[in-house]
Amino acid sequence: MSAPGRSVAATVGALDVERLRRDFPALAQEVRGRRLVYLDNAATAHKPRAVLEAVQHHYACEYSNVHRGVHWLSERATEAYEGAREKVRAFLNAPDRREIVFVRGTTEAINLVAASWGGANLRPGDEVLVTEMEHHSNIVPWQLVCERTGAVLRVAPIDDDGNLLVEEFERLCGERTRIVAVTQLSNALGTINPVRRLVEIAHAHGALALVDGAQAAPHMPVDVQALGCDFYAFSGHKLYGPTGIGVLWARRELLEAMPPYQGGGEMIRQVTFEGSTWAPPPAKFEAGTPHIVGAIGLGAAIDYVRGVGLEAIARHERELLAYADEALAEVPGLRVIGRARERAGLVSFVFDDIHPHDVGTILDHEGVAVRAGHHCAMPVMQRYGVPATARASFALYNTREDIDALVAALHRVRSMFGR
Ligand code: C6P
Repeated sequence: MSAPGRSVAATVGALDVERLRRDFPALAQEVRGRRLVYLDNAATAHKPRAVLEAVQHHYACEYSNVHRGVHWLSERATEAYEGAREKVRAFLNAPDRREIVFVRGTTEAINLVAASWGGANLRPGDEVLVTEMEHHSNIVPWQLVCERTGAVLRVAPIDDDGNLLVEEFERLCGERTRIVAVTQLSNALGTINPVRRLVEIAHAHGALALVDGAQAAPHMPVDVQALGCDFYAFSGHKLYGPTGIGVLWARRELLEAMPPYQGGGEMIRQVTFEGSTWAPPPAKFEAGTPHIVGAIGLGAAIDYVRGVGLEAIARHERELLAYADEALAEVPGLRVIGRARERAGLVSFVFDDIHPHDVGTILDHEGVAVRAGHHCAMPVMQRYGVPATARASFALYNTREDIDALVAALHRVRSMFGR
C-alpha cells in the first residue's frame, strides 16, 4: 500500500516499473510467506531475463574458448566476447575498445591499478589520496602498494552529513600526490562526489585520478571522457549482470606503459625461457581464459539498462529516495547516516538502542531484504561512531510499495524494542 498523504508526487518517475519488474524472475518469489521486498541492490542486483537468456544461449549455442580457436564456435565466442567489450566502451563513452579490460569486478580493477601502475610508479614519500568514505576495495590495495613502495596514504575527510570536504581534499592534494582514488557514489552513505572537480584538482597537481564506479554505474549515466579521469572501475553484478565480471577502463597510453598484473596465456607476444614480451592492451591484462559468458552477460545487462535509460533510472531512484527520506523520518528513534547534498541509490540508518543486525533479521522475517553491517567501509562507521548501519538500497525495479513495506517493518522493530 502506498501512502497517499505524503507530499511526494504520486507517480514515480517515467518508468513503467510494474512492467519492468516482470523482467526479473527473482522478484516474483515469496520469502517467508511474504512478497519479496528486495532492498539490497548495492550489494548485488537481480538479473533480468535478457541477461539470463544471453548467458543460457551462449553456453548452449556459441560456447567455446576465445581468441584461441580457428573453428566456427571459437569465432562465434570471440565475436560475442569482443562485442561485449564494445558495449562496455559505448556505455562508458570511452574513446577506444582496447581501453576496456575485463576483470572480476571493481575490487580486481583497483588491485590491478594499485599493483601494476602503483608498483611501477610510486616511490618512497609519494602520496596516494583517497577519501574517508571509500570502500575497503579502494583503501586496502593502496595500503598494500604503499607498504611495498614506501608511498604514503592520505585521507580527505568528510563532514557530519557525509559531504566530502573538497577544500580539504584540495589542500591534501599536493606536489607529492601521484594518484587520487575516489568513489563516485558512496556505498555506505549514498553521497555522490563531485568527481569531475576532484579529477581537475588531481590533474592540476600532476596526479592521476581513479574513479570507483561500483555504485555509480547502475544509477547514473557515466561518461569517462566528461569526467576526465584516468581509470574507472565497476562491477557487472551490481548492474544487473553476472557476478565475477567487471571492468577496468584506463587511458590507452597508461595501459600501454603499465606492466602486466598477472602472467599466463593470451597476455604474451613471445615467450622463451630467457624472457617474455607482452601483447598490447587489453590482452596484456587478461591472462588466462577469461569469464567469457560473464562478459557476454554484462553486455546484455548494458543493453537492458540502456534500453530502460539511465536518466530515467536515476530520476526514478531519486524520487524513491525522497519518498524514503520522508517516510523514514516518521519512524521514532531512527537516525539516517548520510545526508549529503547530493545523494543517490540508498539510505543508511541506525536506531541508537537496537543493533543493525537485529534490525536486519527482523526485517528479513517480514520479507524485506536490507544489508546490515559495516558495508566494507569500516572507516565510515568509525567516523560516525557506530558499529554498523542498516542499509536499504534501490534499483530500477523498486517501488513505493517496497518502501512502505520497509517502513511498516521498521515501525514493528521499534515497537518490539519499546519506544
Ligand atoms: N559493495 C556493498 O554491499 P566488488 O565486490 O568487487 O563487486 O565491489 C567492491 C566495491 C567497491 N566499491 C564500492 C563503492 C562498493 O560499494 C563495492 C561493493 C558492496 O556495498 C559489497 S561490500
